Amino acid sequence: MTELRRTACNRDCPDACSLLVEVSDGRAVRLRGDPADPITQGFLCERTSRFLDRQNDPARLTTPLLREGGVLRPVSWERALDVAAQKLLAIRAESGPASILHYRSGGSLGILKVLADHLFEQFGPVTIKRGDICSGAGDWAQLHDFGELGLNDVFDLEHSATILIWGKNPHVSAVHLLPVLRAARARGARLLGIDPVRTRASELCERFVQPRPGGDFALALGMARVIFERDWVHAQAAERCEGLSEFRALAHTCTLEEWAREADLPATEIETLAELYATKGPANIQVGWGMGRRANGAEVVRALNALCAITGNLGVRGGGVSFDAARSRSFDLDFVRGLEVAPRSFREACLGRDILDARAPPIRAAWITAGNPVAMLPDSLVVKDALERTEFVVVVDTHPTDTTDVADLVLPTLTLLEDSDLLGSYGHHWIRSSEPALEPPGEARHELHILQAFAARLGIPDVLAGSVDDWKRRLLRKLEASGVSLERLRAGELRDPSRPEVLFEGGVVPRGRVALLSAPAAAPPVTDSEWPLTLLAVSTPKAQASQWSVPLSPGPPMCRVHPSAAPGADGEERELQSARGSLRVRVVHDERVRSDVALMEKGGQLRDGRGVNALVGARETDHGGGACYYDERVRLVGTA
Ligand SMILES: Nc1nc2c(c(=O)[nH]1)N[C@H]1C(S)=C(S)[C@@H](COP(=O)(O)OP(=O)(O)OC[C@H]3O[C@@H](n4cnc5c(=O)[nH]c(N)nc54)[C@H](O)[C@@H]3O)O[C@H]1N2
Ligand SMILES: Nc1nc2c(c(=O)[nH]1)N[C@H]1C(S)=C(S)[C@@H](COP(=O)(O)OP(=O)(O)OC[C@H]3O[C@@H](n4cnc5c(=O)[nH]c(N)nc54)[C@H](O)[C@@H]3O)O[C@H]1N2
Ligand code: SF4
Ligand SMILES: [Mo]
Repeated sequence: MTELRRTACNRDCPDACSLLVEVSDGRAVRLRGDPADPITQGFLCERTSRFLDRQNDPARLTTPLLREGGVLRPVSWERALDVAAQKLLAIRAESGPASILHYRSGGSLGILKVLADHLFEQFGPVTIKRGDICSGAGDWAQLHDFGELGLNDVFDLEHSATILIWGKNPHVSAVHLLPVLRAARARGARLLGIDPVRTRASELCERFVQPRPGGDFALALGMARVIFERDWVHAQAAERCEGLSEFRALAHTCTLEEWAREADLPATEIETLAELYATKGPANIQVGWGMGRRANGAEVVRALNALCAITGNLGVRGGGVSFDAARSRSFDLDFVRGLEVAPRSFREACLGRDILDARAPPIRAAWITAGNPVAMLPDSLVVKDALERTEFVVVVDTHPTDTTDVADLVLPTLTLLEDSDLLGSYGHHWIRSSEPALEPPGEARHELHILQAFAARLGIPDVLAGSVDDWKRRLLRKLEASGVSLERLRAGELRDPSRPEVLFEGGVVPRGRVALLSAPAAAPPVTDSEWPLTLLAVSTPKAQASQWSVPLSPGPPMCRVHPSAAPGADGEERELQSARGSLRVRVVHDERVRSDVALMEKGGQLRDGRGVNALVGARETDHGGGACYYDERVRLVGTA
């Protein structure tokens, strides 16, 4: 008999869908999006539609694995956790808690995953990461300019007359934004797209421009210049913004033609974008999270914040600059203090280098959960080397990865269909409870239960005491007064009532006045005849970061380039080289890609011959500790 179970998707995705799982004889036979969920609207993305292949993957981790004689071998949970506790207690006693690194990434966005941070804080505090390779630069920009992170309600787009889709590819990385964008368009809103790659978003857009990678700062400043010159600045801009004249002066440091040249766009195109944005409002900017992943990333996002503020589009229905909904804010996580108490932190973008360079004390142990830093952080080979040199590395995961490949102990945990947790979202204001739809295979365990058994061995059994539901209730405490309870969430998603429909109503921001930028951003790297292409390895429908739908298609990964960038190479294999390394790729000609871009899929692993991050140098963004994923210059060499 088939039974329908309901849960929530915990993947690192702005949508946080409600899933319906058809279960027959204890096995999931079909996954669907819940039609009753206002965001999910009854459909799923490609990668989660195909999740059952990954759920039933024979390679799934089902038992703890301990490295003995160089080989990972199955061991009991007792043995695994005894060894881990003995090692970590000894290392803490000998070298201090700072010699232990705890690293957690976005493998699951379940809020209970933060309990690992809590445990390591109580055991140490230990060394942790600082910055955020995903949204660090953009988050910094929002906090700096407005004093708070957030966005207008996603359905507020129904009030927009103009929507700029700026460096965002909703057909791939935010598919549940599409119905909202389509509805806006059907109602007559004008959509404009800005991306070096002519993505499918162009199908929705009245205009679509392709600036050079990182040229967005120049584009935005060119637009600002036009807005100042034509007097389209909002009447109250001077009251609401700090540094309006400095921003005006910055916009006037170059002529429109010079900004246009830097962005590699026609000046007339910039004028048109400025006119539509400033005079055909209310206008919203949908800012892609990738906009910040470059050396000038925070300043690029600041330039968009400034455009929004000076045109009076902040704090109005249909306006706003939508970057990050601050998903954790709904939950009570104040007991985790993070960098405030950590004895030391490493730059996430440069994690491998910082581990290798650590002295007094060096890093001797690492506990890695919900992350695959070897594949996903820049400079993969350095991250790999750093972890290989670390005496004892524990990785908690569901599947083998580049990072479990260098682990001394691997602990199996639950997939999104087995887990029980709470989910917020970085793209909207709904929260959900995930509930186990399936029994885990073998000995895979809920992460809380792993951590509790470990805490008992570390001599701090009380730190995480309580059932999964106890913790869910505790983390929901902030919302209790507004009627959000675990019971109600189990019945279906709820909108966090504490989030306003329109953020910064009337243009009033928590910091008082909006901080406008006054200094130029770092120029994006210049491609030249030696390094003619900029590598953009971006989200693919086939994977969630390094979690691919299986089986992988055979052969080397695809590298899409404009035909003029590699004439005659269509379908052939080449070496894609950067100053850091090289990768065998299959060249695919694609007219939609700018001629100075090499477009790849993000998430390739070294173990599959697809480790694209081995080519990406480790550098932090201008602010916020992001990673410069999209600044690497590359070239294609060799013949077939
Ligand atoms: N299918 C799928 N969806 C995902 C993910 C995934 O791995 N797979 N990952 C999730 C995660 S972790 C995140 S953070 C989000 C990421 O969400 P985004 O960062 O919005 O998504 P991407 O599709 O990686 O990149 C968006 C677009 O930015 C463009 N871009 C790159 N450089 C520039 C530039 O200089 N200027 C402009 N204007 N555009 C530029 C790229 O060409 C691409 O089309 O997506 C989430 N969604
Ligand atoms: N070149 C390039 N690199 C990028 C990006 C890019 O655009 N270009 N994007 C960056 C971005 S935006 C991000 S967010 C990062 C993502 O980087 P990561 O968060 O490291 O990426 P994932 O592949 O999602 O790795 C998460 C791991 O968690 C595991 N996992 C799944 N569920 C659970 C769970 O419940 N518990 C535990 N313990 N593990 C679980 C998965 O099997 C997977 O191995 O990558 C970054 N790297
Ligand atoms: S990955 Fe995103 S779009 Fe896909 S099912 Fe999960 S939440 Fe929905
Ligand atoms: Mo991300």
